[in-house]
Amino acid sequence: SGHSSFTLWLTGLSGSGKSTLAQELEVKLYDMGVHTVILDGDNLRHGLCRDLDFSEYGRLENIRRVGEVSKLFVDSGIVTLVSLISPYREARDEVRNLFDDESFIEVFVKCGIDTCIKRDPKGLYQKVKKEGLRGFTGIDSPYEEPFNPEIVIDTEISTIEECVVTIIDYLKSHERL
Ligand code: GGZ
Repeated sequence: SGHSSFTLWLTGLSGSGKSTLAQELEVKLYDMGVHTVILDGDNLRHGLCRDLDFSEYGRLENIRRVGEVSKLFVDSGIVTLVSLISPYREARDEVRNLFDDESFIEVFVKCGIDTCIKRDPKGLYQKVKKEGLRGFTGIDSPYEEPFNPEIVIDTEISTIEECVVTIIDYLKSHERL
């Protein structure tokens, strides 16, 4: 019964589970006949955004570009699953302003920094500790939690499957699917 496309904007710390969640959501939506595209920060930073670093400007410009690309897809009817730390509240709100009220769905992928450090899927937190990697989100670079996200997902207390169900249920109850 869904009418128009939308973006699911997953924001959260490195290691909170955004990418995994986007991939599992893509599979689930595909099974429901919904075509999606994943816009993942770690991937885009190898191409579209390879000129950008992790400075405040680099991150703001990264968020802006991914927002604009997401808007292009959504306008052409494709659902986008964005997986981006996107640590700045104002920058996320600027992206939100590109969309109709119902087409931008902010998902706060909540997970405490201690758990992210424990998971450390790419060994980056270890690099912060051992090799003095600077400017890492949640360590010595800010992460601003959303005040009013459409959805909050707590990956410390829920399995990925439960998180997917929560999001799909939200989309159904808001007539997006
Ligand atoms: C945060 C960093 C950093 C720093 C490299 N801070 O978990 P990952 O590894 O795979 O995803 C993270 C990715 C962050 O890129 P984003 O484009 O999502 O960030 S932002 O929205 O802030 O522009 C992480 C890795 O890159 N990474 N250095 N200093 N994450």
